[in-house]
Amino acid sequence: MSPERIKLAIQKSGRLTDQSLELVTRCGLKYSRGKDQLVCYGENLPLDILLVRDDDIPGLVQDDVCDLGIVGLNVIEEKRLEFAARATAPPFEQVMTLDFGRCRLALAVPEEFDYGGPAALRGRRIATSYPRILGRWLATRGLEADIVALSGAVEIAPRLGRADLICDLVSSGSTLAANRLREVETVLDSQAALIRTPVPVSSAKREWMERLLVRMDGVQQVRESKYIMLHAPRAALPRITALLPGSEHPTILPLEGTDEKVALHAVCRENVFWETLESLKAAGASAILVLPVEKMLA
Ligand code: PRT
Ligand code: ZN
Repeated sequence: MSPERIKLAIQKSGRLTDQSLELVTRCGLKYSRGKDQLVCYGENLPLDILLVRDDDIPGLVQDDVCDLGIVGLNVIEEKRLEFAARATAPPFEQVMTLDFGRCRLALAVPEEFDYGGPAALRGRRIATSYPRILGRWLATRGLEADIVALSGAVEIAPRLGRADLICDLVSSGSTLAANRLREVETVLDSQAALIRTPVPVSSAKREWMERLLVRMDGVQQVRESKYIMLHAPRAALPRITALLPGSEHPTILPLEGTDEKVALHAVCRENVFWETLESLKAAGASAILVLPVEKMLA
């Protein structure tokens, strides 16, 4: 791989893989996968993708092996605290959060555990793969507990007698339920995020990186956005624009053969639901069309 090409680290096989690849595809990248399945070579942009374990991503960005990486805030935050403990700045920068991989790091107790509030955690053994995030959460509440650091299978620790409760990632909650655990506190809200190396890169590379970031931002913005077109009496426009989130400056066009009605075109930054259409109609709108937005460049 040439040093002039951007290297992006993403998870090889896991919860972030499909949406990370979809994101780069939507940024216009066409790629072919190498024989070893570890690298995707960009064919039309100077960008290659390294497929690795998610835990290795901050390290690869920090060691400058990769320029960019996509990884969960849970992993980023744990690494950040690791560097803070050594009083050094984290060797990566968080560029933007991404609209996938949502989950929360939560405390969960066995069903029979009598949990009246955080004070119930004092002196307890808490199993987690995120000892630093949990440690900070406890410290800010003035609580002392015994953190049992485990690298996996955290949810079975109470049954094995290794801990009184756990602090683990949750999305649907079904893993907790299957292990007869009850969620009691959210320690961190997480989602995927893009990180970059703080090491300066050549100007050609920097230019492409900036372009890629603008495209990623554009992809993020259009996900929920809709283009809406409708006809409405002029007098109803204030009520109608108030119903359209994120469309403060709509385009108003004349309609042939009528002075009383106009056409309104607007980009809505949020999804437009049937309820909104019904309210628009009740406010006087007609001929309402809602279209998906394919690309957007601010
Ligand atoms: O092999 P590698 O190390 O790359 O993968 P991994 O097993 O460490 O990670 P993976 O693929 O499980 O998760 C990657 C990232 O996805 C995490 O770091 C989070 O940022 C994010 N994410 C989103 C989740 C979840 N949702 C999630 N539900 N990561 C893990 N889980 C696990 C959780 O640990 C628990 O075991 O799923 C189970 C709970 O799920 P529910 O739906 O039953 O609540
Ligand atoms: Zn992992």
